Amino acid sequence: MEHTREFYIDGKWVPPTTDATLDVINPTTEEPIATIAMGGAADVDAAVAAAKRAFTTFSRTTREERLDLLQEVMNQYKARMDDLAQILHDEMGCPMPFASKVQIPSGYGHFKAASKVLQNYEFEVDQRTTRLRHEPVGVVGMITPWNWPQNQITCKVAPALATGCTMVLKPSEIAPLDAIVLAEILDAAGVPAGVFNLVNGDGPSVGAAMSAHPDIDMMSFTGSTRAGILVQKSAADTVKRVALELGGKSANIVLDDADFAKVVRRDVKGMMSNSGQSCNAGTRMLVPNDRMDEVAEIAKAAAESVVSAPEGEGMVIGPVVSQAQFDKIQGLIQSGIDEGATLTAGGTGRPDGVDTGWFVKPTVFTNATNDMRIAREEIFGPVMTIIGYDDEAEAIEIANDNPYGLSGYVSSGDIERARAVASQLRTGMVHVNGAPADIFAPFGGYKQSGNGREWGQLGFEEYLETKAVMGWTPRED
Ligand code: TXE
Repeated sequence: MEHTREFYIDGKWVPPTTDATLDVINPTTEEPIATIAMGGAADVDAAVAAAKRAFTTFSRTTREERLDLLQEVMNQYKARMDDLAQILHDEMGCPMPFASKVQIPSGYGHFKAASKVLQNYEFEVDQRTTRLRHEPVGVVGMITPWNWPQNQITCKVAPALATGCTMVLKPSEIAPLDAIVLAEILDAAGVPAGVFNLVNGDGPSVGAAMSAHPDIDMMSFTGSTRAGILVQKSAADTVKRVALELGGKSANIVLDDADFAKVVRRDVKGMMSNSGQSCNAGTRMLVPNDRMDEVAEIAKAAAESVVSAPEGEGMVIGPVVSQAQFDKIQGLIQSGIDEGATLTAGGTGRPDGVDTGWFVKPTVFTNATNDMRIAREEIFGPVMTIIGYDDEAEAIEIANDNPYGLSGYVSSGDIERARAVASQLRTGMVHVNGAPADIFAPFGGYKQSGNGREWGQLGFEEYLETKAVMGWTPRED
C-alpha cells in the first residue's frame, strides 16, 4: 500500500520529521501487513499551519461550493468502497460482509447526511435587531479509534467540510490504513490543499500535541474515557472546544411483557456484532429475576450460534483488534467467573479449533450483579452480562447505576410502557424495541460517555460558532 510512511499535509504526501515507525498487525493472522510512520509535534505543527492558512479561504466558500465538493467526495468514496472494506478486513479483522455492507456504508452515509443538513441549514438568523451568524469554528483536531474507523472519521470530517472548517486527523495507530485511503479520496475529490490533513502517530506524541495546540480551535475525540480525559486536560490551557465520544456500558431492559424468545436472541447476537467492539453495544441485559432460567437458555443458544473464527456459516464475527484487547477481555471474563456470575456460554481462551488470531468465545454471564466488574467496565468484546431485577423501578435504577450514559435499550409488548421507561434513562440515546441507529439522530452520551453530539444537525452544529452582530438592523428612533 502507498503512502503508509508519509503524512498528507497541505495537499501533498510528505515524509515525517521523525523516523519512528509502527507495524500494523492483522488480528486474524497476527502477521504485520504494513508499517506506518509515527509523527511528532513538528508534524502536527506543519499540519496545523496548513489548516490555519486554508481556513481563511475555505471558511468563506458558499453553500453551493461545499455541496458540490461533498458530492465529488461521495463519488470518489463510492469508487474506493471495495478497497476500504478490504483494508478494514485486514487491519481490524472485520469479516468482509460486515466491512462492505455495514462499516464502509456507514462511513459513506455521513457525507450524505452532512450534505443533506447543509442543503437547508440557516447560517444566518435574525433575532429582532441582532443577526446571529453561524460561522465555522476554525481548525479542528480529530482523534479517532479503531473499532468503527471509517464511521468515526467521516462523522467528523463530513460536517467539518460541510460547515467550512479545516482539519487535522490522527486516526488510531492500531488501524490507520483506511484513513490513508480516505486522504486519497479527499485529494482525488479536489478538497483544497490544507483543508484536510492527516498525521499518523500515537496518543502521547501526536494526540497530546494536537490537544494542546494553540492554533487548533476544537478537538473532536472518540475513544476511551481514559484518553478523553487526557485530551480534555491538555486542551484546557487553550480553552478550545472539546467534543468527547467515549465508552459505554449500555443497559438493555427486557420488560416482562416482551417476546423473550425474539428479543433475547436478537439482542445477544446484536451486541456481539463487530465482535462487541461498539461503544453503544447493549452489554448489560436486565431481565426479570423469575425469568432468568428461560433467558439463560435463549441467550446460550444465541451465543452458541455466533461463530468466532476466520470463517463459517451464519453470523460470523472476527477477532478483536489486538492482543492487548484480547488480554483485557480474558481478564474480565475471568473476573466474572471469580466474582460468582454464572458462565452460561463461552468463557476464557480461544474458541475450539482456532489457534491463531485474537478470537474471543461468544460469552454470556447470567445471574450477574450490577457491582461486578463485568457489569461496570466496558469489556469491548463479545461478552454479554445478564442481571436480574424484581420490578420495573428496580430495572431503571440498575440501568442508571453506572458511570457511563451512552445508550439504552428497552423492549416491551406495550409501546407506551417502553416510552415511559426510555424517558427515565440517563443516556444520550435509547433504542426502543430493537430500533436501529438513525444517522440523522444525535449520537453521544450523558455522564462519563462524553459531551457534545455527533451525526445529524446537532453534529453539524458542533462545528459552528455563533456570532451575535448587534445593530445588524438599525433601530428606528
Ligand atoms: O483506546 P484509546 P484503546 C475503549 C474500549 C477499549 C479501550 C481501550 O473499552 O477496550 O477503550 O482501547 C488516542 N491524547 N474504547 O486503548 O487509547 C489513540 O491514539 C490524545 C471505546 O485502543 O482511547 C487513538 O487514536 N489521544 C471507544 C484513540 O485515542 C490519545 C473506541 C483511541 O485510543 C491519547 C475505542 C492521549 N493521551 C476504545 N491516548 C469508543 N468510544 O467507541 C490515546 N489516544
